[in-house]
Amino acid sequence: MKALVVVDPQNDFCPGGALAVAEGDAIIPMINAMMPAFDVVVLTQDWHPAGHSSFASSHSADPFSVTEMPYGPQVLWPDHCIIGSQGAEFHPALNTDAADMVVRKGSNRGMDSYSAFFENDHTTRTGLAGFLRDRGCLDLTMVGLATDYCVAWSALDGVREGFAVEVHLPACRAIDLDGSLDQAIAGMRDSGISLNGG
Ligand code: VGL
Ligand code: ZN
Repeated sequence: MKALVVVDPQNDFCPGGALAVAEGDAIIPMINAMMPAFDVVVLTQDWHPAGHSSFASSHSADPFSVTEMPYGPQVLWPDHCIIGSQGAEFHPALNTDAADMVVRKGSNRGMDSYSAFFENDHTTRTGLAGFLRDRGCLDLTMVGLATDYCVAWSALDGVREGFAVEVHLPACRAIDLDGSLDQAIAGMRDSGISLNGG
């Protein structure tokens, strides 16, 4: 059985959003078209309380600067994907009816959660691995936003959890901060993730 994991296809990561990724909206029709080929479709949703520790505004710091957190370095982002806001909603063109499961992540105020499987301490689970195993899905295809943060962290945790992971690059877009995209691509390749259509 195979699952499509659609990472953070939300308004705030699309043009006009608080943490806009260039052409973030261009992937939505491609993702809708991919959905019918999968047994299970999972959507993830970045879902932060106001004042979240990943926000630069919570540290009086500049957006895109880096701080040290107990679990490692943390990029400080503009306020984004605030629980209940329009920016946190899925892109309106996304076929959300096709979703079997929605994983919300990042709602722990003190810790970011890029990965669909774990918070950034790599310890606190979201429940996604158990869900996929219960459904007999061991083959995962990942798409979404952003290639170099939430997609890459999800893909890397997926292989660590024993899934076969493919990232379909045409249906991903990157933030690309200080070489983060090249680094993420190299890391995924080294971990045995298959990178398609890049
Ligand atoms: C993401 C930065 C902050 C992502 C989420 O979805 O890649 N990036 N929160
Ligand atoms: Zn976030």
